[in-house]
Amino acid sequence: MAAGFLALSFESIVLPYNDEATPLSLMNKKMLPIFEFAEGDLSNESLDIIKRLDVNDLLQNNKSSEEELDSLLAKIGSDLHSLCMPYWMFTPEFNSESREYFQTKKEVKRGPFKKLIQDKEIYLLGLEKTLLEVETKLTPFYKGDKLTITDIMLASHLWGMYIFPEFQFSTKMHSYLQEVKKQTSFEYHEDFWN
Ligand SMILES: N[C@@H](CCC(=O)N[C@@H](CS)C(=O)NCC(=O)O)C(=O)O
Repeated sequence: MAAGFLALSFESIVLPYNDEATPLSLMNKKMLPIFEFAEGDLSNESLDIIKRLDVNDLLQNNKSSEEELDSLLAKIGSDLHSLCMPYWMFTPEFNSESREYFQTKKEVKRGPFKKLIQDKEIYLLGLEKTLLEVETKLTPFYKGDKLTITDIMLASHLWGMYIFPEFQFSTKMHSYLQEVKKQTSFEYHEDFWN
């Protein structure tokens, strides 16, 4: 999203979720994203990568250090991940091996996916409450009239919810996410669906 907003050209390589060897050999850690600025010059932290790419600070990168935002994102993540993980693994970037690896790994922390689906109403109530709070701050971007790093963090968290069956964002939230998509030239899973 940040690279799209900054109109930078880049190559995107999607690793299978069960590929441990590549991230371990590059960064010593099984974590993505990994951004290669130049040969041997790699970074493994989204916000550091964005700060480095955004040389003119068009995204107002200092905004991301707000404590209030971190707790908002944590609240969104805790409900949204429980709702979406059982469905994300059926997006086209997975195959049967990586799907099984994902489910086994994520169930250690969250419990059986079957139970997450059974308990969906609890997570939906939590998420909807948080979204109402977020909506009051959209003017039309998060606490401002220009897209910033905060909107990228928020929208990239929320986007996954489009996959959840029978869920609909409010009109205001949907318009907001579509505007972020437009300004960042964002396409969900485009590597697989194009
Ligand atoms: N602080 C890192 C966190 C990145 C992160 O949490 N990556 C997740 C995927 S979104 C990951 O690779 N987790 C390891 C795994 O799920 O195996 C960042 O913001 O870039």
